[in-house]
Amino acid sequence: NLVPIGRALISVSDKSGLLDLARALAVQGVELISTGGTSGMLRTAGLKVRDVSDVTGFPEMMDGRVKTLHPNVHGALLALRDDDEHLLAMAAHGIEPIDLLIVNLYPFEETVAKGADHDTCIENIDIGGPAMIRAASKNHRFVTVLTDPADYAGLLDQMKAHDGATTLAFRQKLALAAYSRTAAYDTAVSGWLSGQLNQPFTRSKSFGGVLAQGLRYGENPHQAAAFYTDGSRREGVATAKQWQGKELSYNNINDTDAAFELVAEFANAGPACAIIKHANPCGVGTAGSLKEAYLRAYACDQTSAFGGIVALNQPLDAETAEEIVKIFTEVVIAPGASDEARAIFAGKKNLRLLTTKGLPDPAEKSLAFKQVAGGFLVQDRDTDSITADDLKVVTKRAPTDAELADLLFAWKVAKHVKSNAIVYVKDGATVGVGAGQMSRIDSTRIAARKAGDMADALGLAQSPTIGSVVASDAFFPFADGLLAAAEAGATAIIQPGGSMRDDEVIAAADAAGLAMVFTDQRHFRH
Ligand code: 93A
Repeated sequence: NLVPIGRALISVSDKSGLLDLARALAVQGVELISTGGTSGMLRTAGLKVRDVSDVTGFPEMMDGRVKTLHPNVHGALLALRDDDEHLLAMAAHGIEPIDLLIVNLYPFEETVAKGADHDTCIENIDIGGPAMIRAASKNHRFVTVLTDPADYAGLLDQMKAHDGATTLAFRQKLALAAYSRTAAYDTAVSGWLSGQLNQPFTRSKSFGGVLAQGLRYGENPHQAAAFYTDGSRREGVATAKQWQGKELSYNNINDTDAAFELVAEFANAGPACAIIKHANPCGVGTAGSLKEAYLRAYACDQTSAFGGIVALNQPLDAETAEEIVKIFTEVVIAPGASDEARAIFAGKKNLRLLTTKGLPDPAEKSLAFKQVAGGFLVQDRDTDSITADDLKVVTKRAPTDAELADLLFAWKVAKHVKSNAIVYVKDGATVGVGAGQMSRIDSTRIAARKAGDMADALGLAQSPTIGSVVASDAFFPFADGLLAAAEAGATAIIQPGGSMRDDEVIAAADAAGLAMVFTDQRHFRH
């Protein structure tokens, strides 16, 4: 299975390590063929190189769009060296075998990341490179293919160990790397195109991602894990710049995403802060200043906020940073941070600070995936939102303006809480969150109990749920959940409605003097 290397085609955009490799190949007597830019560099360095146009009999044309797309190149890569017909075809058409292909592609991903214009991105879609990589990889029984400068040294070691040849095992490994590269490249292109068209389903036929980062482990230390980007460049944890602290873990990335997506719902609400623990909010606060917003979010559940993830809807400022460093926080994400705020965080080595250029758009269409045995489910992200005009008052009493504002606030938060979700809100901050329970009444009671515990810990005269409003992510199937909220002191309720027993639930609300509105829209989250 050893195949000696006699002829190499080199066509690289990233020219790092190129000269050392080409020199070493030339010393071993390998004939070098190259495309324009690459051959220019090799020739300038004094190496003997044949232009690909000499092989194809065509000039490189159309701004380089057509350089290597020719049977003399693809036949040379694809011909089976032990097949008589293939050998006859090569002889008949003067095709000389290429044993080694060294290609790296036009920097499409980097071009998009730089924010280049549409035409520049299009020009940076490499066609000839992936075509050759795929041809060489398919024929790895005979052809060695390198797609990453990091593999150059390994090739030279192989050739040294095997008298100028490579082993099948080595070629197989490189073929796998090569196909992974072209798959990632195509994913980046389709992701970018779907972003341009705002049609996320266009990429649903082949799901893939681009490896962004290997992770130390997954949800638990015995699970291997990695972070992939989908090419959409949606603002958030995937696009954020990390200023300090250890590498993010799997759980950090998941929670940071949850925190930032939640706080983005409050883009136009003045300063807002969300604190997340185990993917659920343990506090969301709005206020006149970012510091106050943070303190209000923190006050909702100080116990759970320890070791949490903090997301802000405005650039982190110094006075907020001063507050945050008072307790242990894993990650802070914000659309920017002042120099003073960064200086305050710099003393906290374990605190990660992430900044983005802006907030994610809650209305932007994209897909959400969930794995099941044997497949995965795909759905639109939950992008729905409501305004006061969408609400239907179903009780005798309509909510006051203050209640209405809090109801809409609570509804936004409930969308980001695992079902069954119950959220108590007072004056633009959560005061109790019940998440992830199998029965709605349990979520209602747990949230109220936690709020009571917090009041005790803070030495408050009464629980903050007294005079609060409540959101429920789905309808109350019975009156008992609603009555539990009323017992905790809630005065108004927002919920989808639609239960068989709506009449019973509305009657109970009227009897308790509650105002209740229906959204006719559900926000399950599992
Ligand atoms: O525009 S292309 O898709 N058309 C081609 O036929 C072609 N062949 C190689 N781009 C093509 N390439 C790419 O050119 C390679 O993948 C490599 O990234 C680049 C190297 O060009 P140069 O040697 O001129 O710098």
